[in-house]
Amino acid sequence: SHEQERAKERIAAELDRSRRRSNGLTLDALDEEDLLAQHSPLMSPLVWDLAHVGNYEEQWLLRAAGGREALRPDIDGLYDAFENPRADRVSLPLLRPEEAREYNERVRREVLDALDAADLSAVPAPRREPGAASGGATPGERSLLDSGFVFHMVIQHEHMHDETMLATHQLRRGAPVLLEEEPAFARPAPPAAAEVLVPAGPFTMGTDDDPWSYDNERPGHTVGLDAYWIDTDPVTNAAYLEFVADGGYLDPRWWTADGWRWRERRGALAPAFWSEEDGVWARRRFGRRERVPLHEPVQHVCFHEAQAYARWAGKRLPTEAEWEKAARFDPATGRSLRFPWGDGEPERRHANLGQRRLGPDPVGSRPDGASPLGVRQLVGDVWEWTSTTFDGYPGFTAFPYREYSEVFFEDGYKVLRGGSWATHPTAVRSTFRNWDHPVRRQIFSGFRCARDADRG
Ligand code: AVJ
Ligand code: FE
Repeated sequence: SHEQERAKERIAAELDRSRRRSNGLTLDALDEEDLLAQHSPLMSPLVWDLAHVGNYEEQWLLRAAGGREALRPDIDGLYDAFENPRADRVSLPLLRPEEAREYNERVRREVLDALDAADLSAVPAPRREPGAASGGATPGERSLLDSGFVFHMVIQHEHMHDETMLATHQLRRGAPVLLEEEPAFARPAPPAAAEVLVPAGPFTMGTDDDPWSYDNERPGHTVGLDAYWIDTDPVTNAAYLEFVADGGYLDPRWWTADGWRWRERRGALAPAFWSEEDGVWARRRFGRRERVPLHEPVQHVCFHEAQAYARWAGKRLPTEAEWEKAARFDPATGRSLRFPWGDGEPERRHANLGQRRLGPDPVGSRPDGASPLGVRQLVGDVWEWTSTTFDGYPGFTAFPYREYSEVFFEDGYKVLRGGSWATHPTAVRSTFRNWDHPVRRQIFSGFRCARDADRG
């Protein structure tokens, strides 16, 4: 049908876009030695991510959905993220950069053939599932090809690894290699009220039918919340500096027991990549040193730092549900929107996404992206820590494999929401859930605060 042809054109264009982005972060940017190097034990060598996205694409699009035989059964183990912790990947017999390029290109040629032939409206049960997967689809359940699901999953997967590769670039020492495509978008709007009151009542959290949604965004369900205040903007570097200057890193009152243990062990005194000289704070960003810009959202803080700041400020982190209601709830209709600005795809005027910039915009930028309640910069700029431990929604079913999200449930991972400047528009929406260890801060993470509203 005409609709399917349009869907396939979009998929082919997005596949191409994600691959150009991956190559831009690897083959086009760095020499072989740099691609094979371990820039941090927290991260994979960049050449691992590069071949991993090709291998994932082969496993899901050619084998699981297409029923084809493995092109390189010998390499599956190397690129299995569970078999090989990040710190060990540098010592594996990885494909060299040029071999990775050839492998990825070969997979992609076959994928485009398979896409041509695919019936995205059909609902066949998944044929085979890589890894220890959940059982096959039962009638009424999602299938791999339904509405293009498995293609969307592969596109988002590659963009997630591109964001991970950007974190590796940020940790890498050496001359800058990445260019900023765009300057800050526009002059920030004059300051609005610092907080927004979200009225008490139910809203729909998650989704049943978003064709890009992952299993952990499902099912849609009603959540009732008391009224609360949430910050209009993410916490800025200027505000965070007050916490630093007030001795916040030296006062255990603001930290949880785990947080204080982390702070002491690390000797942390400021966000990652910051350094102070003669009372002036600077930061390292993609190989450049610069003054910390006061009006940008703070970046590279871990959950513990966000939590400590919030307590110091007399507030708390929002729960995941509070974040999502602030981002989706339209009081005029009672509906939950796909994005803060509505159901339409992200445009530049809405959000700082997709690595067009190499950092967040100043707060107040892109006011067209505000939510109906007037909360700003929820999507893009920085991932926002919430107080919620990652878990499945009521009625959760793993699909199409347990290792995407289920194996991480109830393991102390904290939920992050909203995507960052490094997140591609296809890989985030107001239902999207990210998670990480509460000590991680090489990711592009910031936060905003919330507090209970007075009753009565
Ligand atoms: C959803 C970002 C937590 O990068 O660890 C990548 C995504 N899953 N490959 C991650 C993922 C498989 C995942 N996050
Ligand atoms: Fe992966």
